[in-house]
Amino acid sequence: MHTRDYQALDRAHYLHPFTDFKALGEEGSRIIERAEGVYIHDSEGNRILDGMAGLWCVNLGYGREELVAAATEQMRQLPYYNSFFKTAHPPAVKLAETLCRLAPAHVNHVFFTGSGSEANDTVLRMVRRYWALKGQPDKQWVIGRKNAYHGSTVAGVSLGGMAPMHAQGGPLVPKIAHVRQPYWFGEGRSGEGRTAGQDPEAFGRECAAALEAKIQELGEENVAAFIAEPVQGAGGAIIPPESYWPAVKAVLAKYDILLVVDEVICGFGRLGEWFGSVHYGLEPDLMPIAKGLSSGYLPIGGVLVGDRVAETLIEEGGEFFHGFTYSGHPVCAAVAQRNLELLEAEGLVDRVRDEIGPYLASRWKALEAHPLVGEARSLGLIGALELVDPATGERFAESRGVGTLCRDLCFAGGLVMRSVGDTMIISPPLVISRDEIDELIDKARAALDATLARLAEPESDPRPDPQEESPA
Ligand code: PXG
Repeated sequence: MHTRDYQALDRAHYLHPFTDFKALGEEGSRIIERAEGVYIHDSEGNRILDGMAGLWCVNLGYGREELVAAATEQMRQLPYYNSFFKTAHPPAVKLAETLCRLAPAHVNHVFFTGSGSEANDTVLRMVRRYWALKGQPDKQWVIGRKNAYHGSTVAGVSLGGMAPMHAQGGPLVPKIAHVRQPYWFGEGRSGEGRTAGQDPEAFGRECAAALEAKIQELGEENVAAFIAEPVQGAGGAIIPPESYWPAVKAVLAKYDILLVVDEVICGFGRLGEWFGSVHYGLEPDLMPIAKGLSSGYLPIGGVLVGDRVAETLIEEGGEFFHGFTYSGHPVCAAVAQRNLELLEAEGLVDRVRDEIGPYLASRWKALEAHPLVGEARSLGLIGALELVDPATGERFAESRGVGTLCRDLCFAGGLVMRSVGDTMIISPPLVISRDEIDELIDKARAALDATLARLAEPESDPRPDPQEESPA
């Protein structure tokens, strides 16, 4: 089979996630056939540096034989069994123990799911159930944030704050409210020029104040929980101002409301700690997890449950009518277990904090000197570039599609860098070397140059030339 054959079958039968089906059919998919380390290979023979670790998940990098062996052995031993009817199996039990050892001290239980979206569905049912058991059944409102991503199931979409998602397939789950996001570059910066504008720290406190105002508006007696990502991923790698989380903590301390920290992206080393909550000194009641839990080798997610909620569910709850066929799937659990062992044995989480994260930060920050870049920010191994019009230092009109153009030129130059509007994002595998970071930076800069050149052309067509689609 050649690329064209795959594309024809793809076009005929495959409805892709988050995709304009018709537009993709006309353009054709890039077919990815294999991968190793931090590189993916397409069906045209191109080797591409995966600056996104798949979809924020391949923390250990591609091609790890240890994970293949873990899956193979477990498939032979016990390919499937459930944990519904007073049964369990070794891989899920061991993984539960490992997770609770790595999690903050007050977290000693886990509920397994098949994905991050299912984890957040579990969160919603669990927080409402918790308050019902506490004799406060009116505490049902959950406060999330605009432009947050918590998944694609109905509860995930409702908890998230993605306006285009809310506009499709509703109505959403009732009693979920959204407050503003701590996105300084997008919403806090004002005034002239690139760096002028509101002080980020004051802006961070303002965002926390918006949470408090919402709690007061809804009434503390009606609010079950606040849910947030430590650093927003899909929303645009939004690293909050330093003032934000401490101010949110202070707000939450005044009210009896559960804190849910969505660790689906930030967990498992992305920010240089096992959990983003640790980086920000948070003590969440619930932590949804997925992605890096198995480095994406197999689908598995879960909710880490703090003692306060767990004790109530266990001591007072009776049966919790909730679960999935694949909750704690033995093969997925065995691979996740091996993945965590390798992350630990190779010291990869500390390496992000102490060595490779700071190295990325210094190289990434230098891209701010590029005329197209209004801000370059990073934390651990998450980074973002805000593209701006060099003439004004302000953002481009969304309709110009500059981010998409830059993303396509990155791909053409042999780098996966994702765009969210005009925000360019990276989230590479944690195993990335310094040389590979240098390569990533060179390719990103080349794509920025190519984008600038394209914008300078009269009546520029925002699509790359067909021959540019293939990396050299
Ligand atoms: N929470 C967070 C913070 C996520 O990033 C989910 C929950 C849902 O996980 P599942 O496993 O159900 O996909 C995610 C997923 C993007 C993108 O475009 C990000 C995600 C998924 C799809 C696309 O950046 N994150």
